[in-house]
Amino acid sequence: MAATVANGNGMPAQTALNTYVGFDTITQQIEKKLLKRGFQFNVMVVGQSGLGKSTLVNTIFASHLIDTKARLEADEVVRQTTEIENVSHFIEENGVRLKLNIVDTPGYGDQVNNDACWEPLIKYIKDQHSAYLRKELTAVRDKYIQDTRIHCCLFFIAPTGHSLKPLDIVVLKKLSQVVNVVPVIAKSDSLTLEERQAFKERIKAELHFHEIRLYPYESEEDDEQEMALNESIRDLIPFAVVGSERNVVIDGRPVRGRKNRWGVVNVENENHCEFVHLRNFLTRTHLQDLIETTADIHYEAFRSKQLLALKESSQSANSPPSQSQSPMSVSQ
Ligand SMILES: Nc1nc2c(ncn2[C@@H]2O[C@H](COP(=O)(O)OP(=O)(O)OP(=O)(O)O)[C@@H](O)[C@H]2O)c(=O)[nH]1
Ligand SMILES: [Mg+2]
Repeated sequence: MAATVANGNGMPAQTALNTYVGFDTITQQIEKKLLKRGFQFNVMVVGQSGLGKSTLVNTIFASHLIDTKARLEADEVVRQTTEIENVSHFIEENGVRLKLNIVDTPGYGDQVNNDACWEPLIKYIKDQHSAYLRKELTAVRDKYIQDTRIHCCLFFIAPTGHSLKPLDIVVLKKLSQVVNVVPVIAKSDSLTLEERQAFKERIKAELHFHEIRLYPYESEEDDEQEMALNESIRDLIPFAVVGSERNVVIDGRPVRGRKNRWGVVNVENENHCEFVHLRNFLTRTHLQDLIETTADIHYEAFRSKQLLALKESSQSANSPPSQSQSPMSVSQ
């Protein structure tokens, strides 16, 4: 048996190398493999009807990915999202391929009775966890399990300037237990900067009061830099955004924007709205963390709950698991 040389505290001894060995290339080797495989990011948009959910997704990823109510021509019919729609696109940037899965949900809150309007959303999220667990537990596993788990749920708040609606609070509470929720103030071009700030503060206070736990979560593993970054994100949340599928010309340059009677809103101008902050957060700083957190926190909670329930039921029955107790049929 090989002996391990350890120093006083039981840790392996630090040994200096006499020559270049080359294992520092492991990061490049990993990168090569990852680039070949590509990445997967699944986003869900949730909120009341007509808040610009579909428009914002198209604005973030700078393409027409999903249909919106917006009409590019005056005689076009209005296209409303009426059921949970799942759209996949491959996008590529400098050799990095991202499979983007967008789950567009119909606006809720239109019905006379809005009880349990969040149920199809929660069910959808849990169904993806359940499908993943099932694939993990099969005897012959795929090398890479197709990941359809929702990594980020963008939650749209109506720009009322007052407070969150009671229905929003209920839905936010339910969602935040199963997915990374990122709230945004929709159509923030309808608020003045002062109104926007006051609205934000009120929403923050309400979220705190109702103990709604939002992403990014505090983690002991974070270093000082990550903690500072997450703190600045928590300060910004809810991001006050404006979406647009159209270009307007500003200083001779076409930019994503909205023209109204008072002037032009440039979606990408930080003085006009916080769209750029949201996009940077989703794509440049937290993309990988959103994916990891989904697996480590939300999926892990689902997985352990299901496996515990399975163990308990098989113990109480004191017999081999039957079909109804198998993880293939775990309750939602
Ligand atoms: N003023 C303003 N209008 C917006 C903004 N974003 C979208 N709109 C407009 O709002 C309307 C609804 O946009 P959609 O993106 O279809 O809204 P939705 O939330 O997907 O609607 P449902 O699918 O019916 O729930 C369209 O006419 C958009 O042009 C915004 O930031 N500001
Ligand atoms: Mg829509």
